[in-house]
Amino acid sequence: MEEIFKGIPEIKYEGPASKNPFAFKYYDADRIVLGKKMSEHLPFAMAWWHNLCANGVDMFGRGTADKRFGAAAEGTMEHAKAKVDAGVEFMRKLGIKYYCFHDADIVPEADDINETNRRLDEITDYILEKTKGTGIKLLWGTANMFSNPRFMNGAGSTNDIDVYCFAAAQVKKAIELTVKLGGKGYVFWGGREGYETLLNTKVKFEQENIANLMRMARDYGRKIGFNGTFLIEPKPKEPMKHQYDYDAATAIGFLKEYGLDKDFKMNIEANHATLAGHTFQHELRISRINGMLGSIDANQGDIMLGWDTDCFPSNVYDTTLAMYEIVKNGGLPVGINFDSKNRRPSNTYEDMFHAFILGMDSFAYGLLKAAAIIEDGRIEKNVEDRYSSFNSELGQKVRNGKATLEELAAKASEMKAPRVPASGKQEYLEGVLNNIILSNN
Ligand code: XUL
Ligand code: CO
Repeated sequence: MEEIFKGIPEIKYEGPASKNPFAFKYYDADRIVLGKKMSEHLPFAMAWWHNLCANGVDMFGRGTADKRFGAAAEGTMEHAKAKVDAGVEFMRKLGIKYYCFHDADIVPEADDINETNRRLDEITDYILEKTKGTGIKLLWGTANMFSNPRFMNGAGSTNDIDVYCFAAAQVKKAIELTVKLGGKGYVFWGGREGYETLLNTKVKFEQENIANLMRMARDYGRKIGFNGTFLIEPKPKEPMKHQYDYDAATAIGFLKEYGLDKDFKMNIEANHATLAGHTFQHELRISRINGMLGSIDANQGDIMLGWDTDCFPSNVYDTTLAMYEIVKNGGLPVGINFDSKNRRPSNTYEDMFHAFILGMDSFAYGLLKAAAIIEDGRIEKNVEDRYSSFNSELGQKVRNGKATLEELAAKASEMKAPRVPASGKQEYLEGVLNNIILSNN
């Protein structure tokens, strides 16, 4: 098998002092952190669509990167196989054990869905053959129900029953492929599940149809032996003006409303969180405290731009606070997918590797610092102290839901006026966080 990424070595850990552009500075797969290997804390995945398909095309211009990987032309089965070859070599060189894909990323779609499905069978056989003995597996699968024009009015939320059948058929096939490739999760990102205008939209009707599609997916998945986690990936807008899975709180409410909360969890994407006006940590926290933190799409937005830029994560404050939530969650049942892409002018094979080295090092650094926050204890102790007044007998009664308004009002009347509340100490805590993040590992 001919090497595709010629001249690029296997990426190894060399430590923070290394100046080697093809070495990890922080990601040290076997290093033990909080009793587990870094590689177990950080089940990294490569997103097929950004890494092997996206060539830098945007609404102002053509692609800038050549992603044919030696195939004569894009959009052929020869190209689909070249992408598998490239993907496996890429993951092997970086020590990445997982990948994620949409059905449409791995084969060119045919005019007839039966032919598309045949191609999907052929390529997944090829993926199995190429990953054999490498330990590389599918993290999660999904169906692309937003690119094809038939989904312009939505998939589960479409107004057209014929389109709804195609959505169901794609979900069915994508779950079968997820099982075939040993995937741990199956994702629903509501690509066009939303509306452009309420003037033509039945919101409840559309939400019920989405829930029914998810229920059918759950039932079929469980029937064919999918024991993994179904995931909703919240996003507030883009491509639709308003998307139904606005944020974690909205998506969790939806799952509870339709009785899907036992089988589904959240796949939280950093850039989607910021689009919703939240921090990444907020979305992770809301998911975690509801027992619904399943997986993450690792990336970051650009603060100067208001859209889903899918930049590779470089902000170690954000990765630290994200890893804090993940560690507190006892890890992720699914994993960490780099739903991130190179900037358009970063158009070489070297850039693809630099992007992943950046992302993996940023999360490794975040993990080390999350562990340091926990071991240091100042921040967590402050949180405990802040609520310590609830340790009183009356406080415990409130916590247990046993108190009444009458007795609390009687207590207030006895006190006459409350004491001055204690400081929230935000600036002190931000200083502690800086101190931890900026200290040596
Ligand atoms: C789009 C997005 C998707 C999902 C999978 O913003 O994040 O790529 O991750 O459909
Ligand atoms: Co995503």
